[in-house]
Amino acid sequence: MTPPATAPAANNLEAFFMPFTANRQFKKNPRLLARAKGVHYWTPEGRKVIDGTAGLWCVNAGHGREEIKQAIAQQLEEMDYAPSFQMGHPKSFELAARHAAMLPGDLDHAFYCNSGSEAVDSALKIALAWQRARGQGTRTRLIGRERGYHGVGFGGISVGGMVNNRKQWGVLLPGVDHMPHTHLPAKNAFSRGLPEHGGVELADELERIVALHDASTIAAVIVEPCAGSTGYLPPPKGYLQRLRQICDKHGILLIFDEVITGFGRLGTGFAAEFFNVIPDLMTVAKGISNATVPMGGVFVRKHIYDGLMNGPENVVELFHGYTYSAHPLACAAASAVLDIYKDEGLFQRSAELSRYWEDGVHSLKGLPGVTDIRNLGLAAGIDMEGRKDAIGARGYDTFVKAFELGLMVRQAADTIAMSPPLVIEKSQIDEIIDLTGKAIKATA
Ligand code: PXG
Repeated sequence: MTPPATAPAANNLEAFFMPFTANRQFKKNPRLLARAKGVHYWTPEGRKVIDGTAGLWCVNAGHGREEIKQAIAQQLEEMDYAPSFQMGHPKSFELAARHAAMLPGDLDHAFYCNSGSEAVDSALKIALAWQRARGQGTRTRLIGRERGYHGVGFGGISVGGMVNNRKQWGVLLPGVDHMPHTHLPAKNAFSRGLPEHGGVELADELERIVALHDASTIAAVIVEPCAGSTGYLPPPKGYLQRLRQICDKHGILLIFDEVITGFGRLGTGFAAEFFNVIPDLMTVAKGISNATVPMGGVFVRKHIYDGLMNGPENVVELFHGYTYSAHPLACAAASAVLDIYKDEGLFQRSAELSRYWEDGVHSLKGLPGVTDIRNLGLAAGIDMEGRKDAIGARGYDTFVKAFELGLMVRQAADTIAMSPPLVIEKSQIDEIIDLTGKAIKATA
């Protein structure tokens, strides 16, 4: 008798429609991960793989943290779920107060959701609502940047600037414009840390956009302080400072998408601290919960929150939220992660290791076809010359080769991106660099 369709064989990969994956190619030659601890994964066959990417830039405190596990288990025991609409539970308020206390400047309120994509769409909506609440309802335009990644909601892909994430979906949100990206390899290739050239000129492109549309039509500008998904592009010196000035001059809100840079990646709690530029809104996810329970958030400055607290007190101020906003398990996890970050000084550790990391990644200069290497904090991007008429083929082969050699990296076209957990040891950095070099050589 044929077994019922509800009980697929364990090795049947067909039913799962995988995200951001070449499904057919993958299912012919799958790469599976079955266990994780510290800075390592193990495949189902027991092969050890060093995690050069903290999962997807998210497991900042390393895998399998006992303290987080216990906090989640205890919360599950006490209360599995409680709504956050017209109700509350203590851990959400406690977590928001802890986040507010660690945020730079007067970023002091937290809106919670479940992912970076939701955080971005929430931030864009808060920006629009705030402009309207202050009587500037004509400010409906949103400005993003080429090569930006802001998740996969319609708001996020509209302000995002990666063509493959946009072209399948038609016209997207109307009234969106984009600043140019900040990658200038002719001038800045192999920069260590922040690139020297182009910061002010590139930010001044925002003035050009304001001149085209008029400030009275623009609600907000959103950028990743350091672009991640597109292959890691640290901003040229002075760029973010200049954007802040231009936004202030024109009454435009500045949103930093810190989904990748938040929670220690640059050696500070947030990129806003690293650059000493305070955005009006900040989006986070990933490291907020060490990726144990999905969570995202929008941190807002006092004047944004206060600006929305108008009208009669019995009226909902923001008609927006998710069933799982401030989910108790996510709050418990996020709170436990904050303890780990603090007790183990992981942001400081990230800062201290970043110089060693920088030397390591730049030692790969000179390998066959390597055209640029970029780094900031505990992350890096390595560009390789692509194969003729096959964009991304070399990048993919390098990613697969690295995995075979026992290293997990990320690939974007012909760029390899790396962002190890902040608990990484120097000897493990050496191993990551060694294996990356081998993978690059093998695919030349
Ligand atoms: N903003 C930024 C800056 C991100 O990096 C998101 C928003 C969306 O987050 P969610 O949680 O909805 O996925 C991200 C996500 C990669 C890679 O390969 C990066 C992300 C996700 C998956 C892969 O670099 N970043």
